[in-house]
Amino acid sequence: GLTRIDHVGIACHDLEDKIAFYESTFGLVVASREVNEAQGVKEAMLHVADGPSGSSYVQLLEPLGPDTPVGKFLAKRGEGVHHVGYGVDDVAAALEAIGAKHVRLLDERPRHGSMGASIAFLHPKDVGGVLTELVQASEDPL
Ligand code: MC0
Repeated sequence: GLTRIDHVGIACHDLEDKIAFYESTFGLVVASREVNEAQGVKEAMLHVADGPSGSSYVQLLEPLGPDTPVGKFLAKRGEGVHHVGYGVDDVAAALEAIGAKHVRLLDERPRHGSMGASIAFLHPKDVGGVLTELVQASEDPL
């Protein structure tokens, strides 16, 4: 099952600008910054809280180009919430269980996510319009 809200992914045009906003408005602190070429993003994780099953973050996403998932999203909808990432203990097992319920998997097998996590996306059209990500946190976070 789902263990926590791992992160809320927010699409933006200017990552540094939005980091500064979240720092000054909410007092959040950047836990990691990464360029993920395969996902077409430059991203930052800002730590929100720690819970019994792990930490939660705001993830700010700037596209590496217009023809990327976040680039297309920004062109169509503008800045805002792009996806919700839920924690799971075992992302491969979760994919198998959820796939059996006829929810389309955008990733048949886990991919590399922020801070060493294993991640997989579910199609927004099968989740009530919400792009949904499953996140198995690294046991040895970078
Ligand atoms: C697109 N749609 C969305 C959406 N993106 N709906 C809700 N939330 C989103 N984020 C809708 C569009 O409005 C459209 O609906 C339909 O889905 C098809 O969209 P499209 O613009 O034609 O784009 P596609 O089909 O080429 O791609 C959409 C899809 C794609 C969700 C399949 O973006 C994808 O595979 N995303 C997963 C990977 C990803 O997002 N990576 C970036 C974050 P209408 O009704 O207009 O037809 S990487 C990340 O976050 C990592 C680093 C991490 O967490 O660690």
